[in-house]
Amino acid sequence: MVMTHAAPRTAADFDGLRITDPDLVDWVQEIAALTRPARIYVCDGSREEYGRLTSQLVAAGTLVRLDDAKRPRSFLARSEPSDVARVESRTFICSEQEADAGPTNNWAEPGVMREELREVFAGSMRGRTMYVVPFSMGPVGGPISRIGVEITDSAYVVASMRIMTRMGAAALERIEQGADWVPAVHSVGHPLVVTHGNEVVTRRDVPWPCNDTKYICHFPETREIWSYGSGYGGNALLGKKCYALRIASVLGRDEGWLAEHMLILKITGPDGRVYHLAAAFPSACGKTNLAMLRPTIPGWKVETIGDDIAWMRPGPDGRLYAINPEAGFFGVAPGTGESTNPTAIAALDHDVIFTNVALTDDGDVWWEGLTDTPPEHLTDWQGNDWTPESGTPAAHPNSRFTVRADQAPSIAPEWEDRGGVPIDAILFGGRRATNVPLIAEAYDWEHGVFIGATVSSEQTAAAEGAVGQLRRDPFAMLPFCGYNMADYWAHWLEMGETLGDGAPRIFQVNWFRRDGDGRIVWPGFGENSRVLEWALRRVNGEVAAVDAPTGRLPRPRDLNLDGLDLGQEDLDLLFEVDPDSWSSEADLTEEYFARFGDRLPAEMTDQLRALRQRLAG
Ligand code: GTP
Ligand code: SPV
Ligand code: MN
Repeated sequence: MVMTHAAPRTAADFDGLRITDPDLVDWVQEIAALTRPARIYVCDGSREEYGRLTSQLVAAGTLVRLDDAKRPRSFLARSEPSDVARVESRTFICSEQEADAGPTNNWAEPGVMREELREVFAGSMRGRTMYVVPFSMGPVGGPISRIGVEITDSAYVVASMRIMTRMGAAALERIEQGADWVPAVHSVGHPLVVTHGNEVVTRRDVPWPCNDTKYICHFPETREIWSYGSGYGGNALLGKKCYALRIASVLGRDEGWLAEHMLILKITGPDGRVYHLAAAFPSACGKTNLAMLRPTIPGWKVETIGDDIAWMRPGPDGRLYAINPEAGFFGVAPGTGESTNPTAIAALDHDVIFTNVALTDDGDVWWEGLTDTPPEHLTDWQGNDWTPESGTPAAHPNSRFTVRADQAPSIAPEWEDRGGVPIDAILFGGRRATNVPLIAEAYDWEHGVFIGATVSSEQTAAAEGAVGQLRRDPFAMLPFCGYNMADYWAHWLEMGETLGDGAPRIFQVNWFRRDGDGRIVWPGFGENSRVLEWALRRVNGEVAAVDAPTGRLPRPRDLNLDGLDLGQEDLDLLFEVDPDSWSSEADLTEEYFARFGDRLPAEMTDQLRALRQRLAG
């Protein structure tokens, strides 16, 4: 039996890298005193360390090693069936004032939440190793980059953080040199030693430890993150949504920059001209796919800079510069196949952690959409026998791959440029079966902010909740904005003023419009290059456009449709802007805006009025 005691530890008691920064040492000691781990280990981020951790995870049953000949150094993790997505209902913004969290976030009073967290974290790491994970979001030492430290009791989280961030010695060195850092505490909430009355009981570990009670908490004023009870990516890899979006959006508001749920890509035109584009689509609505797009039109080349998060700031030349703060992709597996995203398939050749996909009988992975016909027998994401007759998905709809960004053959040489890349255009999109045309250009920045603010999208499996339900997801940031959404729109309006003529052009896109039979009309994926081409020709001032109520539409002759099997009826549907449906949508927007009371920027009301005038006109 392990006897745990609360004797204070010194930095000399920590295994792994040596830390001397007094604030960091104090914080590690404080968290250890609360959570009472058996051991403290400071991660160096080395390949050897990753090898040790993944071997331990295999021994513990958390990871299954895939056939090394088929997929070298790759693993499959199966989570608890209840721990497969972000838990928005348990995600909190704990600002001093409720109004600062705004009507779209769950709010909790910081003092009250601290009390609750103290209770659940007390002894939550008993019997486990507490890992200290220093990491950099963005290239280490870059002018836009930021440091964080995640404490976690999950080796799966450590291994994933090594793929998703610049983790270990170099980040720690920045702290030792005096860089600011954001503290982030994570526990799966499954201690291996528990006390019942006077009795101390040791229990065996399970393959995927987690807890039915979950908390994903953010303290925007003190810039802290606390996450309890889940091992799933967006809840547990705290550099990602918690830091790089929720906390960073607050930093951006205070310091004059933007932290966005956006992919970043580089496009080279047939004439050699280079452009950069950022695009915000809600979770599981196509960012990874667009970031890795292989153009079907001749002469164009697309390279990847980021697939999920963009940090953007005005540069000295007045343009908006973007970096990808991440180092890896945590991508949706289902739907990823040779015909839809061959680049991702190539990136997944080796050194991948898959979570909740199916296992083939010969030790490889499979998911819906990887191949046209499934294998005759699989082990499904829950570990059960599966055949095509089973009638259930073999992979969870939100199953994911975790892989380093530089494994994508499409990665742009400048993806780690510290100063970022200048953005020429921003796209807002979502899954809309109706109403929203394939592409429309905003009349100006303010109209673009209105388009971003009013994005609706059918809900996906990336978060708990009813899949397919239409919901507002402004700027694809509904689950990720760390402060009042109306203030966030005001911040975007201010950024437009700062940027002036240097501001990117804004477009709205929709790859998901359906016909009467429920069929998605636009072929999507590589064919989206046709839409990008039109947007960039607009950026260049090469083509005129047709003014429509919701924005400027392509003239039919300007959109390259060569070789596409689309009838006139399809095209009409793709660009239909029906005044009646849009009037109803405008009514819903008015109701939606009313939720924000007097924090709603007047420009948004003006834009709604202008939309109604265009619809009436
Ligand atoms: P998060 O990682 O959750 O933020 O998602 P994401 O926006 O990166 O979404 P991703 O690119 O992974 O796409 C999610 C799903 O949408 C996958 O099943 C894709 O196959 C599908 N998808 C992506 N692009 C297209 C497209 O152009 N057309 C259609 N029909 N489906 C698409
Ligand atoms: C999303 O849900 O938008 C993701 C996956 O990118 S997660 O990191 O889990 O949030
Ligand atoms: Mn995302």
